[in-house]
Amino acid sequence: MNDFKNSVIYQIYTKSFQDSNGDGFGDIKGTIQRLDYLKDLGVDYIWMTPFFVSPLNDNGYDIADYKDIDPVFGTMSEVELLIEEADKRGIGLMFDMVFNHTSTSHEWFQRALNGEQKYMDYYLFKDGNPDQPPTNWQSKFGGSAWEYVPKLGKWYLHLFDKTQADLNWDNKEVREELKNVIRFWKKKGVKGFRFDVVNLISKPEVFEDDEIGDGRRYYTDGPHVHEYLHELVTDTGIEDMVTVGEMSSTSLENCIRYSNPNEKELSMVFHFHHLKVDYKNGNKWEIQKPDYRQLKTLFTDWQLELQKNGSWEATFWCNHDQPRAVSRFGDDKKYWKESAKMLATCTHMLRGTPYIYQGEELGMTNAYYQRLEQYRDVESLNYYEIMRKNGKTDAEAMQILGERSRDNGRTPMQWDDTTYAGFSNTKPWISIPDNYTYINVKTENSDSDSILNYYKKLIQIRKKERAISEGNITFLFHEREDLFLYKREFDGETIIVINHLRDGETNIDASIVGNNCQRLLGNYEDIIYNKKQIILRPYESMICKVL
Ligand code: TEU
Repeated sequence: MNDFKNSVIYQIYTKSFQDSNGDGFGDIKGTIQRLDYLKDLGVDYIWMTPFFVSPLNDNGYDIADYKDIDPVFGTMSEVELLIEEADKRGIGLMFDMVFNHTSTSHEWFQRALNGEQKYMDYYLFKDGNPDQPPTNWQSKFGGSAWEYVPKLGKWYLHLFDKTQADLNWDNKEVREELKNVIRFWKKKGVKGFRFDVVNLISKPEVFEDDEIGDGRRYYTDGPHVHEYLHELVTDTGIEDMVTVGEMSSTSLENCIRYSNPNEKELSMVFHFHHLKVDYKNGNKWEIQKPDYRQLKTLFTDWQLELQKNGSWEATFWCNHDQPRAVSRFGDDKKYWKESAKMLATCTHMLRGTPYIYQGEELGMTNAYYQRLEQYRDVESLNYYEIMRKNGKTDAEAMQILGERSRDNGRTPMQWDDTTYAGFSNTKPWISIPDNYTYINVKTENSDSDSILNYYKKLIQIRKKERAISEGNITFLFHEREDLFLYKREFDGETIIVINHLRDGETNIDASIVGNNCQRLLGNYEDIIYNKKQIILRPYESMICKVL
């Protein structure tokens, strides 16, 4: 298997990838049918979002049995076949470990509800009376982070939905149970793991009200998080496998440590600061145009600090929780192709492991839903109500969902231009955007200038050029808000990556690429020079090797 530094990882949201049995939900068998597509794309690993037994209130991030498959997605033998078939194609599978919480349908929680002390200690139950939650902490999906259980006279903590109860990681038995889950999947041939919101696992000893926030400062990157992660990874012997932790509202300092090889915690981290540059005052539910200066500063600071410390990050724009990058940071109408390719260049050439979220390689756009009934996501539906209660009109709330809903990234994969986009032969669980007629795999495969073919080339460049997979990074022209420019160097070789983040035309001094350069890839034909300047067209992007 490839080293994670040279690898490209593809994320599959199973429920929306490929339906094989005509029930409108994507499944494991469907995923197997599409493995050749992923091999052709050139990816090394697939991160599969959870398909374990679950009531699916949060589409599988509410797990009721970590060691079995939800019938909606398939069977254990199909998952085994998936691992085997991926392996045959040189692709490793990474499974999604949701260890901060379980579904309240999990046997452990059910036994806790029955008053079994052993299992009550698996969770965070606190005494209290029905009208006074233990703290004022807010759930990330809206409302209190505590739910009262009348039968027990206690509250339990849920940082997400009330059907996702937080586990008590201070209890050694809990940590042992979770290690067994990893051992179970490792034995089945899984090659890596993604850990969901793993920096939230260690809660403080004392629970107190947060006078200035929603409580996150008490449990984010909590007191024992590094110790627990190190223990989980080393006790299960996965320190040489590819692992990535999803870090919610984390700090650079902590990420340096999570992903530093000397610490034996994780191979790399996901952090989200760059995906908040269009949140007004940090609030996801208030819209503002992306602040590109801030975006560049965040990329630059994180890249340089991680590099300085020998740590590593996942580089990405999209996942199943995010709106589509081309709609958000590009122009999904007039410059759809150009801007999608430019955004891909930005993240694929950085220092880190690039992730492609299903459909991103086609330039899939936001959903553009017009009716509330089209939304499925628990967070979107909760926040619609919250926004209405706070005085927003239906039109305003719908506009915000249109830009911010997680469902924007959860629409079915667009394989071809037939009625259900080749995803299913029946009406899918969530509606398909109208643009599937031209944004789809079949069309893009046969167009040499397509976004899909551009992604293939980006992957090939990473495989060929060590300056990209392993080289040093330096950022250039930081003062130019419209440009994102950096240099990668390895063993005497230099590659310059130029991204024009805007519509309109601009130029830069041609000396930046030296007297002689070889353009490895770009989203327009050739380079246009004007005297000693390079002219950059709308959203133009190029990768040049200095000769
Ligand atoms: O997401 C963690 C998380 O906090 C955010 O991505 C969150 O969904 C969003 O920012 C809220 O505005 C992970 C999973 O990726 C997500 O799908 C799950 O819902 C969540 O954990 C709970 O398991």
